[in-house]
Amino acid sequence: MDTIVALATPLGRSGIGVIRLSGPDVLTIARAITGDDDFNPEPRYSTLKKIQDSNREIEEALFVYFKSPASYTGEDVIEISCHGSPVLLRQIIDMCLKAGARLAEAGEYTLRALANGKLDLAQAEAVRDLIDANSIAMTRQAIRQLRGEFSHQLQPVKDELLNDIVVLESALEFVEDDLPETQSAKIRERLERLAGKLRKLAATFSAGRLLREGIRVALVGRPNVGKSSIFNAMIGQEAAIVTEIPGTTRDQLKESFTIESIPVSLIDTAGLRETEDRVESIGVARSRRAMADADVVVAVMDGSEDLTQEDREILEESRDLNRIIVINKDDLFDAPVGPKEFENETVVITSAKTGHGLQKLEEAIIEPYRGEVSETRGFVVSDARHHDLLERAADEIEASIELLDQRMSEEIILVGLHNAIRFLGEITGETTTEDMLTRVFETFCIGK
Ligand SMILES: Nc1nc2c(ncn2[C@@H]2O[C@H](COP(=O)(O)OP(=O)(O)O)[C@@H](O)[C@H]2O)c(=O)[nH]1
Ligand SMILES: [Mg+2]
Repeated sequence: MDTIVALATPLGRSGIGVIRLSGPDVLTIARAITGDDDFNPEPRYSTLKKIQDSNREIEEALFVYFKSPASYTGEDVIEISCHGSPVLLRQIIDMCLKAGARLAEAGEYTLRALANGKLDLAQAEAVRDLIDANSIAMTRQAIRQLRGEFSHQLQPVKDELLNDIVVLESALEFVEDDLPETQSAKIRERLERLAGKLRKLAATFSAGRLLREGIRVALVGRPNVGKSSIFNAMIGQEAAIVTEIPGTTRDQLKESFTIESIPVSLIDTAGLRETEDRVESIGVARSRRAMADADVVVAVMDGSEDLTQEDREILEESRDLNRIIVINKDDLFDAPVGPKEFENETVVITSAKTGHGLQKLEEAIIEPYRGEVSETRGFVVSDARHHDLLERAADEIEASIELLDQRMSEEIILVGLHNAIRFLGEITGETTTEDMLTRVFETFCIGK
């Protein structure tokens, strides 16, 4: 193993910048950059020490040495806390490189921790998720996964599955005896329960996806009804251009924020209308796609005017979607035209100008999701990779149950069960291929 180095804090000016080294040569490198061949920092204590380049002091920094195996990676690790000057940090990293280190790849520290059994793959992914989280709710889920909750839930399923595999395999060895009816009924019952458990866990992904990506909300409507004004008011900044000229928004804008700590991803779209303008028409096509992909469609109407043909087309297009109807520009009208037409629908009357009704709109957006992502809810699967593997494992088990019902030979029944074990193993990393690990760790940041 070589020794790797990277900046663990973001690139840029800051109070403190932390450089992290991991590998067998960390002490040698620390001695080289401090110019002190006897430098022997006590493990897990902070040691203040000068960093010197050809006898010239360039920094005084804090060194913390974690001796293998009691470190994040399981290897010898040294963390150096310096002043957060990008120039200085670059220089110290260069010195480490000259002293024999190599720049770390994305996620390489965590990859080493995985290789040394410090965490399993699902926990390693939780580290990434924790860093990438956009909401408190997501950080909580990531912490649960990091503490091994997911792996703990999977372990008994894997153990039981292995038990059944052993029973079926031993039946294979004694060819004369078919599996007795009672035993096969018991296996069937157990397999059904296991498949059910996996499906139940997989089903939590609908909430998990919300936590990770937020509720996707698309503001749609004809030009000039006030979509961009509502967008700006909800995110609390003037991100979208607002003018009285119809067709101002030609490309869509996306912002993430939270409503009552539930993550929301709000999309402002180009107004839906027939247009000759090429750029605008691409924007309109995007709006349609955003509408189709959204969890919630907010269809905005201008309450100071009668509904137009364009409004009616949008209402028709979004009819089967999960939608909220907003009657905007409340400051300009006394009695809006719309509501009579929207019985049994969620209608919110707003004014982007005065802010009236916007809180009601926020509440209407998250209302159906409150229970799904509530605090009291247990662990949820938030990673598409995990969700896919859980479903595939359940599919395999159910296929085996069918073969068992058809009284197929144990050999054939076993194929699906072995596959199921392999898929579950891919979640925690026991049966993951090199290729897959590369793909997972590509999504990490450098220095983690
Ligand atoms: N009086 C009033 N004007 C509004 C309101 N919302 C938007 N507008 C105005 O309507 C025009 C179009 O707004 P904009 O947000 O660009 O609409 P979009 O085309 O749907 O994105 C602008 O002149 C806004 O100032 C509102 O609630 N009240
Ligand atoms: Mg607009």
